[in-house]
Amino acid sequence: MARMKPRVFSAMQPTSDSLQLGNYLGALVEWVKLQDTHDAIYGVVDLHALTVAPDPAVLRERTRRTAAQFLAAGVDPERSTVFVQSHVAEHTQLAWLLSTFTGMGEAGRMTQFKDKSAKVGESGTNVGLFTYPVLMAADILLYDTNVVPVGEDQRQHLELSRDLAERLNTRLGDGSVVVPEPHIVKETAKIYDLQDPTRKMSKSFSSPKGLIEILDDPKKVAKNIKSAATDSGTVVSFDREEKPGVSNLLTIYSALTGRTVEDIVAEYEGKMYGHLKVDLADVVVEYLTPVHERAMDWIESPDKLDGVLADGASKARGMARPTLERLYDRVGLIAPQLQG
Ligand code: ATP
Ligand code: LTN
Repeated sequence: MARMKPRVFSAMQPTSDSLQLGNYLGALVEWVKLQDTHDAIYGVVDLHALTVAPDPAVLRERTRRTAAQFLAAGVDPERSTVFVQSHVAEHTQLAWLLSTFTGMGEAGRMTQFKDKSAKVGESGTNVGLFTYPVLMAADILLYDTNVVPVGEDQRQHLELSRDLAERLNTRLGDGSVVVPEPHIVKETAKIYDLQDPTRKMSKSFSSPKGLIEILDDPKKVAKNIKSAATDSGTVVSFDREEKPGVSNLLTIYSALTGRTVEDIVAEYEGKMYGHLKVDLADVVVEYLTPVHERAMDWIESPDKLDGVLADGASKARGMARPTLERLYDRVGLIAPQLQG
């Protein structure tokens, strides 16, 4: 298992035509940076997206669009492995093994499962939604991952991955799997919905006006920012409790310009919220336009994109197989006799 660089793994679900700014700032920006120092693997987790019963043609399209946006954001397929989860069968194979190490109570405590199942009601909930975090743990442990860059909402799922890793090492022996560390950047770990700044921005659950979508028409992006819900009062200042709307806008502004929140607040002293929104709309549009263009280039070259994903799948399989075989052996499965 000797490697020159530590390994980073992360993934996103193809649950929308476009990623939203929270995906970008909470995760993708870090994915791109970590490529310099880590051996990076990034996945489009289409099997996870099956838990919400997508239309087949739509799922296929969104899987490619999601990968295209990784590449447009700066994930470099020459340096990183970019692949689609269902192309590497070892993910589901390891997920089964891990499910036999996961307590019912443990899985039932996952807040995302509770939230999502509450939304659809018990009759609409499927077992896949319940075992979702086990498949996620398989994604991570399969690659002996050291670091997992994600947003705040994934912290609990990552805790489960760590607990499972420790359990495997206790029951099956040291060195069974690597215990992964979360990589969650405090400032951008949770970008909030523009209309309801007490909830996270989400590609599946935010209203169209609450979202900033990478692939949306820039005019709409600007309009959404200009009509973002702000708070009572007029003074531009950062206060998550009292002024969640303005604080969210300041967070986005700071992340996209590299300026500190204090510096931005000082600039808007004596000005109205409206000034901040107009300027932020320009900042966001200017930032997203080249990303949008590069993503469209990839989306319009599906053969080239599929080529990148095929290479990624073959590299990923090469890394996944030895881990699965090691664990199959340790739990007591006999190795198959290879034919011919
Ligand atoms: P869905 O609504 O379909 O669950 P999502 O928009 O929450 O989608 P995911 O595919 O679940 O996005 O998440 C991809 C990555 O983006 C994860 O690392 C997640 O933590 C991060 N992320 C998602 N939303 C935000 C947000 N609002 N702020 C910061 N990070 C986020
Ligand atoms: N559950 C994650 C997506 C995901 C993931 C992973 C993230 C699936 N497998 C492995 C990091 C590592 C989400 O963002 N909803």
